[in-house]
Amino acid sequence: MTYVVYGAVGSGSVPVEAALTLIGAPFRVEEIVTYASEEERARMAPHNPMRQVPVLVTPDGETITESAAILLWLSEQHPEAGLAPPPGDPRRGQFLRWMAFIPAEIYSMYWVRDVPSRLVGDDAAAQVEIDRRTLERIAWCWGVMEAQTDPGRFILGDDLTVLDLYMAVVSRWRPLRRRFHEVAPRLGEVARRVDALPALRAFWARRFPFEGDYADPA
Ligand SMILES: N[C@@H](CCC(=O)N[C@@H](CS)C(=O)NCC(=O)O)C(=O)O
Repeated sequence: MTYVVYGAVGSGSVPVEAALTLIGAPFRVEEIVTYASEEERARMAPHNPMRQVPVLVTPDGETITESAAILLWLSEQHPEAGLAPPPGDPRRGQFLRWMAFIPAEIYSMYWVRDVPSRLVGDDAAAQVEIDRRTLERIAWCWGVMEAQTDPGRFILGDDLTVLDLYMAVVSRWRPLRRRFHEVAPRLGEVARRVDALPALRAFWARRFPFEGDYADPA
């Protein structure tokens, strides 16, 4: 009864793996570093026609793609872990709102950023513009989330949810945490709390080492 995660270090599979770690469910990771090369993306094709990680294969053999869907599904499947406000909970609307916002408005930018030639070919100047404008857009979106949330210890208040795991990972990507803290200081404090969770300390070190570019600027 083991889950299989197709994922890669530092990628969108990390919040999924973090959720499984907190849930305490047995899982193994098949490492396919899709952001690194065309060859790696081709290796993903049999598991996800989008050639992307994360993919979750459930113990029943069902394949689920899309990071937000996987996180929501896991939180429903393991309610005892308390990783989501349940239907009917007053926090549910905002939980779903930001669980949709992160992949739709922010994560989607990385398909464009990671290989800009997919949109503008070899035009080097256009690639530079894409890089600059997507970074600005991502930072602006984090600012919107900052302005529209009222975080406590975690985004929705006292309790950690999969939304916190999701934000803590995606906010590590470019424009990197320094900029994230500038545009979203209160969410930044939440992210630091998630980084520091004792239950995930060894996990973060292994699956998203906080060093080099990714080190917290504080
Ligand atoms: N909508 C997808 C996006 C997944 C995604 O972009 N994954 C990246 C790694 S973090 C990837 O595999 N990129 C390769 C590509 O898109 O070609 C999700 O939320 O799971």
